[in-house]
Amino acid sequence: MNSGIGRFYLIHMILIILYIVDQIKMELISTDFCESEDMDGISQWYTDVYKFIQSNKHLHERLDDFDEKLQRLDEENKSLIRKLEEQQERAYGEIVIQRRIDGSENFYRTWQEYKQGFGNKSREYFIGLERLHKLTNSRPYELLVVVEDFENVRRFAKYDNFVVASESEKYKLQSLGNYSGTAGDSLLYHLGCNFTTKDQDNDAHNNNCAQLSTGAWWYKNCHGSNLNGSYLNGTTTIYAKGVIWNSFRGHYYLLKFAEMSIRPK
Ligand SMILES: [Ca+2]
Repeated sequence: MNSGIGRFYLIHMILIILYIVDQIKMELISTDFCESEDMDGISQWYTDVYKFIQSNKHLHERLDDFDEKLQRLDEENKSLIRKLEEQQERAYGEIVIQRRIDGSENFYRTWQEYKQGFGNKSREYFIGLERLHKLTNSRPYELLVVVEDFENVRRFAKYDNFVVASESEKYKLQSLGNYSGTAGDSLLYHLGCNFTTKDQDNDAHNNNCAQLSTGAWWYKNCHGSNLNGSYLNGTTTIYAKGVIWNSFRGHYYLLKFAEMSIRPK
């Protein structure tokens, strides 16, 4: 695409230079040079330049077409890469859908941002609700939640049939399946709940739970877990804000690490 634009501007520059030279020539022709012996040569030169400009008239249109084709190709490539990534993920198994490690990423975000996903895949990350919906509806997946406190105690919770509904159903937590693990079950409370963000209140509380809990989750009234909450440091006196898995460390402890991943069954 850049080379197309480069060529486009290059042709423009050539035409502008030729135009300026042409104007100078015309000026000369209209004065002393009109009577010089070089008149025929200048006239021929002018004719050549004119022909050149005429013959390249359609070059701009062709370059525009070329540019559009390159853009289309670029979009098709991106789409193809995404499909390949999805196929690889399905083939190789585990897909990380959410991770908190150090608070470097802002998780207090809008519906649109949660729909599309954000962050760095190898660090703090959220995959995006639309993709999560498509993945979990393409085949059966189990969900693994790993949580860790600031004393380096690590626990897990596993659910054997994780499904997220479509946007028209507010990305509802449609299914969890059976729980197993060591962290306790802090998601069952959210089963059947819609997803809520700070700008889209789909929860059962009088107010917006995402705003109350500074996060975004399948809130009910409001939560037993809040893994997208503010990243703070351990024990707090503020109720239910921050990265929380209630059955592990309660509503007054903000976790050091949380990761959600899914795996085909
Ligand atoms: Ca509400």
